[in-house]
Amino acid sequence: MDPQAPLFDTDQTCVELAEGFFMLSAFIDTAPLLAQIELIATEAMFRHMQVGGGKHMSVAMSNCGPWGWTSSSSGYQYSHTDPLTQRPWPSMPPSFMALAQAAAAAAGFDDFEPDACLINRYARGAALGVHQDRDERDLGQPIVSVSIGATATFQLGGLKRSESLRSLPLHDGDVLVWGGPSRLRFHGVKALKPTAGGPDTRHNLTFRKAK
Ligand code: MD6
Ligand code: FE
Repeated sequence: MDPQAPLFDTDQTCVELAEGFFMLSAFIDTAPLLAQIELIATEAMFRHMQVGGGKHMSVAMSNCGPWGWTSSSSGYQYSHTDPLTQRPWPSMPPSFMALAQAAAAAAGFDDFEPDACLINRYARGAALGVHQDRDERDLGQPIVSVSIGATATFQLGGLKRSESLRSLPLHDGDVLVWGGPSRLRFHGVKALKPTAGGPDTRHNLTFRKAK
Protein backbone atom coordinates (compact mmCIF):
# COMPACT_ATOMS: atom_id res chain seq x y z
CA MET A 1 0.00 0.00 0.00
CA ASP A 2 1.14 3.54 -0.73
CA PRO A 3 2.63 4.79 2.56
CA GLN A 4 1.46 8.30 1.66
CA ALA A 5 -2.14 7.17 1.24
CA PRO A 6 -4.48 8.69 3.82
CA LEU A 7 -5.73 6.29 6.46
CA PHE A 8 -9.36 7.19 5.88
CA ASP A 9 -11.11 8.24 2.75
CA THR A 10 -12.29 11.50 4.27
CA ASP A 11 -13.17 12.98 0.85
CA GLN A 12 -15.84 10.46 0.23
CA THR A 13 -19.44 11.26 0.81
CA CYS A 14 -21.15 11.20 4.13
CA VAL A 15 -24.86 10.74 3.45
CA GLU A 16 -27.42 11.64 6.11
CA LEU A 17 -30.13 9.01 5.68
CA ALA A 18 -32.22 10.31 8.56
CA GLU A 19 -31.66 13.14 11.02
CA GLY A 20 -28.52 12.17 12.96
CA PHE A 21 -28.01 8.95 10.99
CA PHE A 22 -25.05 8.98 8.61
CA MET A 23 -23.64 6.47 6.15
CA LEU A 24 -19.98 6.68 5.17
CA SER A 25 -19.64 4.24 2.29
CA ALA A 26 -16.30 2.47 1.80
CA PHE A 27 -14.71 4.65 4.49
CA ILE A 28 -11.97 2.25 5.58
CA ASP A 29 -9.72 -0.52 4.29
CA THR A 30 -10.73 -3.41 6.52
CA ALA A 31 -7.81 -5.84 6.08
CA PRO A 32 -5.79 -4.30 8.97
CA LEU A 33 -8.91 -4.27 11.15
CA LEU A 34 -9.45 -7.97 10.60
CA ALA A 35 -5.86 -8.70 11.62
CA GLN A 36 -6.42 -6.77 14.87
CA ILE A 37 -9.69 -8.60 15.52
CA GLU A 38 -7.93 -11.95 15.18
CA LEU A 39 -5.34 -10.82 17.72
CA ILE A 40 -8.00 -9.61 20.16
CA ALA A 41 -9.83 -12.94 19.81
CA THR A 42 -6.77 -14.84 21.00
CA GLU A 43 -7.20 -13.04 24.36
CA ALA A 44 -10.98 -12.69 24.50
CA MET A 45 -12.51 -15.43 22.39
CA PHE A 46 -15.70 -15.04 20.41
CA ARG A 47 -18.64 -16.55 22.23
CA HIS A 48 -22.39 -16.86 21.80
CA MET A 49 -23.73 -14.98 24.79
CA GLN A 50 -26.80 -16.13 26.60
CA VAL A 51 -30.00 -14.14 26.43
CA GLY A 52 -33.29 -14.53 28.28
CA GLY A 53 -35.00 -17.91 28.25
CA GLY A 54 -31.74 -19.88 28.11
CA LYS A 55 -31.15 -19.14 24.44
CA HIS A 56 -27.85 -18.08 22.94
CA MET A 57 -27.28 -15.38 20.34
CA SER A 58 -26.47 -16.56 16.81
CA VAL A 59 -23.96 -13.72 16.53
CA ALA A 60 -20.65 -14.44 18.31
CA MET A 61 -19.19 -11.54 20.29
CA SER A 62 -16.04 -10.23 21.88
CA ASN A 63 -14.97 -6.77 23.09
CA CYS A 64 -12.00 -4.51 23.41
CA GLY A 65 -11.52 -1.31 25.36
CA PRO A 66 -12.16 -0.37 29.01
CA TRP A 67 -15.76 -1.61 28.96
CA GLY A 68 -17.26 -4.65 27.25
CA TRP A 69 -20.91 -5.31 26.53
CA THR A 70 -22.12 -8.62 27.94
CA SER A 71 -25.33 -10.54 28.05
CA SER A 72 -26.19 -13.37 30.41
CA SER A 73 -29.25 -14.97 31.90
CA SER A 74 -29.38 -12.02 34.31
CA GLY A 75 -29.52 -9.37 31.58
CA TYR A 76 -27.25 -6.94 29.76
CA GLN A 77 -24.39 -5.03 31.32
CA TYR A 78 -21.10 -3.34 30.62
CA SER A 79 -18.20 -4.98 32.44
CA HIS A 80 -14.50 -4.16 32.82
CA THR A 81 -13.63 -7.84 32.69
CA ASP A 82 -14.32 -10.75 30.39
CA PRO A 83 -16.64 -13.12 32.28
CA LEU A 84 -14.89 -16.10 30.62
CA THR A 85 -11.44 -15.25 31.98
CA GLN A 86 -12.03 -12.64 34.72
CA ARG A 87 -9.34 -10.58 32.97
CA PRO A 88 -9.79 -7.06 31.61
CA TRP A 89 -10.90 -6.89 27.99
CA PRO A 90 -8.01 -6.43 25.53
CA SER A 91 -7.16 -2.77 25.10
CA MET A 92 -8.63 -0.85 22.18
CA PRO A 93 -6.01 -0.61 19.41
CA PRO A 94 -5.07 3.03 18.70
CA SER A 95 -6.07 2.46 15.05
CA PHE A 96 -9.61 1.54 16.20
CA MET A 97 -9.87 4.71 18.30
CA ALA A 98 -8.58 6.82 15.40
CA LEU A 99 -11.09 5.26 13.01
CA ALA A 100 -14.02 5.78 15.39
CA GLN A 101 -13.11 9.41 16.02
CA ALA A 102 -12.47 10.17 12.33
CA ALA A 103 -15.83 8.69 11.34
CA ALA A 104 -17.68 10.54 14.11
CA ALA A 105 -15.98 13.81 13.12
CA ALA A 106 -16.87 13.26 9.44
CA ALA A 107 -20.51 13.13 10.56
CA GLY A 108 -20.17 16.25 12.71
CA PHE A 109 -19.58 14.65 16.13
CA ASP A 110 -16.26 16.19 17.13
CA ASP A 111 -15.82 14.97 20.68
CA PHE A 112 -16.59 11.26 20.49
CA GLU A 113 -14.73 9.42 23.28
CA PRO A 114 -15.57 5.73 22.93
CA ASP A 115 -14.71 3.54 25.91
CA ALA A 116 -16.27 0.33 24.53
CA CYS A 117 -15.90 -1.58 21.29
CA LEU A 118 -18.21 -4.54 20.77
CA ILE A 119 -17.02 -6.97 18.11
CA ASN A 120 -19.74 -9.00 16.39
CA ARG A 121 -19.06 -12.01 14.19
CA TYR A 122 -21.74 -13.33 11.82
CA ALA A 123 -21.51 -16.72 10.15
CA ARG A 124 -24.06 -17.80 7.54
CA GLY A 125 -27.54 -17.55 9.04
CA ALA A 126 -26.54 -15.41 12.03
CA ALA A 127 -28.92 -12.52 12.71
CA LEU A 128 -29.40 -9.78 15.27
CA GLY A 129 -32.97 -9.19 16.37
CA VAL A 130 -34.44 -5.72 16.30
CA HIS A 131 -33.29 -3.77 19.35
CA GLN A 132 -32.38 -0.34 20.71
CA ASP A 133 -28.91 0.51 22.06
CA ARG A 134 -29.88 2.01 25.39
CA ASP A 135 -27.46 0.54 27.94
CA GLU A 136 -25.10 3.51 27.66
CA ARG A 137 -24.99 6.32 30.20
CA ASP A 138 -24.57 9.30 27.86
CA LEU A 139 -27.03 9.10 25.00
CA GLY A 140 -25.65 12.43 23.74
CA GLN A 141 -22.66 10.54 22.36
CA PRO A 142 -23.11 8.85 18.98
CA ILE A 143 -22.46 5.25 18.00
CA VAL A 144 -19.99 4.37 15.27
CA SER A 145 -20.43 1.02 13.57
CA VAL A 146 -17.98 -0.51 11.06
CA SER A 147 -18.85 -3.34 8.67
CA ILE A 148 -16.18 -5.85 7.65
CA GLY A 149 -16.44 -8.72 5.17
CA ALA A 150 -19.67 -10.18 3.85
CA THR A 151 -22.50 -7.80 2.96
CA ALA A 152 -25.40 -7.78 5.41
CA THR A 153 -28.87 -6.32 5.34
CA PHE A 154 -29.31 -3.80 8.12
CA GLN A 155 -32.83 -2.97 9.21
CA LEU A 156 -33.41 0.58 10.31
CA GLY A 157 -36.54 1.37 12.24
CA GLY A 158 -37.90 4.34 14.10
CA LEU A 159 -38.12 5.30 17.75
CA LYS A 160 -41.01 2.89 18.36
CA ARG A 161 -40.75 -0.83 17.79
CA SER A 162 -43.98 -0.76 15.80
CA GLU A 163 -42.55 1.51 13.10
CA SER A 164 -41.68 -0.06 9.78
CA LEU A 165 -38.13 -1.15 8.98
CA ARG A 166 -36.07 0.07 6.06
CA SER A 167 -33.49 -2.34 4.59
CA LEU A 168 -30.01 -1.03 4.03
CA PRO A 169 -27.13 -3.09 2.61
CA LEU A 170 -23.91 -2.76 4.60
CA HIS A 171 -20.78 -3.54 2.62
CA ASP A 172 -17.19 -4.13 3.60
CA GLY A 173 -15.69 -0.84 4.78
CA ASP A 174 -18.98 0.98 5.31
CA VAL A 175 -19.32 2.98 8.51
CA LEU A 176 -22.55 4.13 10.14
CA VAL A 177 -22.58 7.02 12.57
CA TRP A 178 -25.72 7.77 14.46
CA GLY A 179 -26.61 10.07 17.22
CA GLY A 180 -28.85 12.96 18.09
CA PRO A 181 -32.49 12.22 17.28
CA SER A 182 -31.53 8.84 15.74
CA ARG A 183 -29.59 7.56 18.75
CA LEU A 184 -32.42 5.37 20.02
CA ARG A 185 -33.75 4.08 16.71
CA PHE A 186 -34.69 0.43 16.62
CA HIS A 187 -32.50 -1.65 14.32
CA GLY A 188 -31.39 -5.17 13.53
CA VAL A 189 -29.44 -7.29 11.07
CA LYS A 190 -31.10 -9.93 8.87
CA ALA A 191 -29.77 -13.48 8.71
CA LEU A 192 -26.45 -13.39 6.85
CA LYS A 193 -26.51 -14.81 3.33
CA PRO A 194 -22.95 -14.69 2.01
CA THR A 195 -22.73 -14.44 -1.77
CA ALA A 196 -20.80 -17.04 -3.75
CA GLY A 197 -17.19 -16.07 -4.26
CA GLY A 198 -17.25 -13.41 -1.54
CA PRO A 199 -16.26 -13.60 2.14
CA ASP A 200 -18.41 -16.02 4.14
CA THR A 201 -18.21 -14.11 7.42
CA ARG A 202 -19.11 -10.61 8.51
CA HIS A 203 -17.58 -8.74 11.41
CA ASN A 204 -18.89 -5.53 12.87
CA LEU A 205 -17.24 -3.13 15.30
CA THR A 206 -19.61 -1.01 17.36
CA PHE A 207 -17.96 1.85 19.23
CA ARG A 208 -19.78 3.52 22.08
CA LYS A 209 -19.31 5.68 25.09
CA ALA A 210 -20.71 3.32 27.69
CA LYS A 211 -19.98 5.13 30.95
C1 MD6 B 1 -24.20 -4.91 13.27
N1 MD6 B 1 -25.02 -3.27 14.74
O1 MD6 B 1 -24.12 -4.08 12.38
C2 MD6 B 1 -24.97 -4.63 14.52
N2 MD6 B 1 -26.13 -0.74 16.92
O2 MD6 B 1 -23.68 -6.02 13.19
C3 MD6 B 1 -25.75 -2.70 15.69
O3 MD6 B 1 -26.46 -3.30 16.45
C4 MD6 B 1 -25.65 -1.26 15.81
O4 MD6 B 1 -24.61 -1.00 13.69
C5 MD6 B 1 -26.10 0.57 17.09
C6 MD6 B 1 -25.55 1.40 16.16
C7 MD6 B 1 -25.04 0.89 15.01
C8 MD6 B 1 -25.08 -0.47 14.81
FE1 FE C 1 -27.28 -2.09 18.04
